[in-house]
Amino acid sequence: MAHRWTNDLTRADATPRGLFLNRRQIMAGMGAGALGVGGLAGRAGAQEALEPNSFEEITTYNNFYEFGTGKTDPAKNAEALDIADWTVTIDGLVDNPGTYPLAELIGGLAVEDRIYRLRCVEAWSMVVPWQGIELKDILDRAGVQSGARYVAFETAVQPENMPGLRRGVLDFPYVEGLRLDEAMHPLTIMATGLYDRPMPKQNGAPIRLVVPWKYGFKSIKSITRISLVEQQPATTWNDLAPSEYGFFANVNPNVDHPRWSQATERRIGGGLFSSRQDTLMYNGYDEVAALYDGMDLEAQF
Ligand SMILES: Nc1nc2c(c(=O)[nH]1)N[C@H]1C(S)=C(S)[C@@H](COP(=O)(O)O)O[C@H]1N2
Ligand SMILES: [Mo]
Repeated sequence: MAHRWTNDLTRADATPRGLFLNRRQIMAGMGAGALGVGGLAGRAGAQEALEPNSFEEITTYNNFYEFGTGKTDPAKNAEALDIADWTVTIDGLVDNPGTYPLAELIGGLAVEDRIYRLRCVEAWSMVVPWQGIELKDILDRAGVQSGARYVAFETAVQPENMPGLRRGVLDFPYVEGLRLDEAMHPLTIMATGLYDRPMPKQNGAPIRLVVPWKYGFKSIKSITRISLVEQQPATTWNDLAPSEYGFFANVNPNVDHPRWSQATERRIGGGLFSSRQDTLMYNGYDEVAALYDGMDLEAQF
């Protein structure tokens, strides 16, 4: 099949307007918090207008270690990422395992605007206007079987195109994971674009995870595999330094990184005189708190 890159689809193509609005109303009725202009902003939207960072800021200050460890390396090097004929393999405990062209994976599913805060574990943050599909919609289509308890994700490996692979800073492929209830939460999206443009390569083209209440390293880029599994999967940063980076990695101003405070953050693009701002529990997305009822957040950070 000669498939075009699915990001060519506009939201109007992907979702009849009536259905689109209806979905929004359903989400508003869920008590998910403030529905800001352009999307679901969560509780944070009630505390400050979520003013997105500029396209320039979002695409020139990145973490994507496959393309280098410097913040400007991905913008310089990620153009080499080959996103033609992208496929995503879905395997493990699903009714419909397979290797799907991207267009097949997400075709027909509702593409939504979500203006989300992004809080890196390194204590900087930005606000990004994403376009994406709820991960739940993709998993429902795959048919999650009853034994599945976690979702594991894997980034593409393109040795020729990824200079960061040769440095061996991390173990590649970059891998991440979520508990199934986190994966099914309506805030969790698979983003395919930002600022109404196809996902820039440095931000994880053609499709990447965005989990706004967790530290940025959970939001794995350029995904080629999604596995439904029974056991908690290995995750890259947790494997590297388990005392510094937890599996859950929920944004929490009360649990410091061993080497720095997580109480405040530096907003990228805030200007020379902008002061640090307070970091919010769950990055302001309080509606996820129920997922962690009864958990010791100091122990399971
Ligand atoms: N494959 C892969 N995904 C990744 C990373 C990475 O190095 N490799 N970095 C993570 C980190 S630490 C952050 S903060 C976010 C940054 O996303 P952005 O560059 O789009 O802002 O991507 C995450 N996803
Ligand atoms: Mo990060």
